[in-house]
Amino acid sequence: MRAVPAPTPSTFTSRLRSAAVAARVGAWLGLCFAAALVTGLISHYAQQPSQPVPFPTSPAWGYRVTQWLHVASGTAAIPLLLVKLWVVFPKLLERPPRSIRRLLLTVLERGSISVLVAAAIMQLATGVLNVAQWYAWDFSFRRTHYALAFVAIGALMVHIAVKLPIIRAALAADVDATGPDRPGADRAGAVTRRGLLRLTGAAAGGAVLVSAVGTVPALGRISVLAPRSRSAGIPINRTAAAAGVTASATAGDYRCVVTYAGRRLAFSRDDLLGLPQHTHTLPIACVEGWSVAGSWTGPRLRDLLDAVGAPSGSDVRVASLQQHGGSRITVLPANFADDDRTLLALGLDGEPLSLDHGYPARLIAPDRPGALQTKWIGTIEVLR
Ligand SMILES: Nc1nc2c(c(=O)[nH]1)N[C@H]1C(S)=C(S)[C@@H](COP(=O)(O)O)O[C@H]1N2
Ligand SMILES: [Mo]
Repeated sequence: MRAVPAPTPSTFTSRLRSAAVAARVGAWLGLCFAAALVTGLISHYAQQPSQPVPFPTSPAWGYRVTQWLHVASGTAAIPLLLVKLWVVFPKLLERPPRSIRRLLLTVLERGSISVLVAAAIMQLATGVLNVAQWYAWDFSFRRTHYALAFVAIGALMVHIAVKLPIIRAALAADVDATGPDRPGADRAGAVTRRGLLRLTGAAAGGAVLVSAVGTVPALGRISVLAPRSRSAGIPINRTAAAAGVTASATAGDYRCVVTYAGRRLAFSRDDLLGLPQHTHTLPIACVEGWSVAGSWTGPRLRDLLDAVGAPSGSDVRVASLQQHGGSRITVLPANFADDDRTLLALGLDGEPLSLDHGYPARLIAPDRPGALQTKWIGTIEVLR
């Protein structure tokens, strides 16, 4: 038997696996990660229960756009990361240097790269599963995704700092320049470096398109990543049956109870319909990567707060009839509670609200994460 020689970097002879390609794909990847970080921080902030500086209520579509960008940049990063890993893979097989000082540096560098690769894969995988609404884990998605973002970005900064001279040289030279190539990487294949870069860019764009399909209502039925049922063209994230509210939401004695400093008013759905009705077109923008605008009709939340004599500038806690699970309770910061477009929606697109969209009444406010647009409202409590 002949021993198979262990692979070395020069086992991989394709000249596509070069610093020229790695630096370019890496730069795009860096841009995607930066965009995902910024928009992720925005989304995280928008979901904080208490905000030192209130999240703005305008433009109404602001959160929708940043959330879309977040999902788009994460999705684009998937093919970019795959190509990047393929390109740099031979470096993994490099022999460690002999001198202790250089060995130490190599260990540090490799260590930071392992952390970076692991965190990046974890971020993209949990992101995709979140978009697919498949929570195949026990940990809190939001907290884990948020914490790992700092690990990934930290490792990325170390990586960029270490590689800066190579990145600079590679980006300054022509793609086909062979200066910074690995020794032995000379096999010209069917695909040129430019071709690979074009293909990679197309794959990233294609991935964004696939993810965007989930946000277009007319395409909902064929969308791969947003397998949600719909009514009135808007996806339903949790049905009334799943939330266990079918009985309480359809009960004849349903009341929406509004309280402020010992004052308490109970509104039936007919009472709510008797108040001045307003219509606003506002999106539901879910962190799971879809968003759809609807035309919502109902009384202003502010009118209900006026009815119990609550001053403007008060935070308001809105609670669902739902007894268990997430998104049951939300606190509206004062600027959201006082905004004229914040409604207790009773109707959607000219029809009475369906049970799954939050009948008898649901919260809809501008520029707000979907998870905070509480359905099947039971109580509204003015906090201060
Ligand atoms: N009571 C309650 N309200 C809720 C939810 C929920 O599970 N329970 N889901 C939230 C989430 S995550 C989203 S994205 C929106 C979706 O609203 P829709 O189902 O009407 O499209 O409702 C929000 N309101
Ligand atoms: Mo959501």
